[in-house]
Amino acid sequence: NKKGFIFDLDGVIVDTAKYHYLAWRDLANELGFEFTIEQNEMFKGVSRKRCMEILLDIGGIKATQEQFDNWMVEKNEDYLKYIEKMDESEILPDVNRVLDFLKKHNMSIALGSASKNAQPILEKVGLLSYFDTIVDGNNVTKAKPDPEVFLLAAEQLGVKPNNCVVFEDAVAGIKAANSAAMISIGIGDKNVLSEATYNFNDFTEMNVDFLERLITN
Ligand code: B16
Ligand code: MG
Repeated sequence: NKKGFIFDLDGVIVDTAKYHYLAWRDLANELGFEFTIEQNEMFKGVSRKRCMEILLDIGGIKATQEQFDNWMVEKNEDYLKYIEKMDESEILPDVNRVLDFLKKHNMSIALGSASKNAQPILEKVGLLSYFDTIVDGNNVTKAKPDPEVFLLAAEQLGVKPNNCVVFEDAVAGIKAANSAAMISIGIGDKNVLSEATYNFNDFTEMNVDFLERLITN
């Protein structure tokens, strides 16, 4: 039984949430209100469009369609400036070890991210070659918690959904993996990601025994 391993990007492979935060904060400030790091929690795993809607709600701002679209472009251009200098030093701890383990055992590996900037980020941090396929915000129409992104990744890997394992840091992502009948692994706060099949604070806690069980079961 062929197995597939699907990684979320932001919050699992790299901590781009901090750059998303800075770009949304810049926009909020320009529009005349504050945007806190706590409020940024709601933005994790959520599509750019949905983030924009939430931001305008926070600021109590009513936008025309044109303003809405322009501000989304502006946020992304600002974000791209923040991530311009990203390199392999921003890969989260032990991500390389887990990817190397899976590669060594000839496992199929996919990216399943909501981000439209996924591919350039993987290139910058030098991890692109690990991935057999990339499914991201450019390929899907329905955002997490809809399982579309992970089902498409499984299909492209040629692996049955129930033979797939998903690594996720967002509640919406865990829900998406569960409704795709995949094994979900929460990376982050166990209390927040309580619906996950397994929980780890980060990859440093994931030992070889666990990885071996994942690839054989
Ligand atoms: P972009 P993930 C998500 O990535 C982020 O967690 C979320 O904060 C962001 O709004 C979304 O990507 C869209 O990103 O603006 O770059 O298209 O966690 O699903 O990898
Ligand atoms: Mg994420």
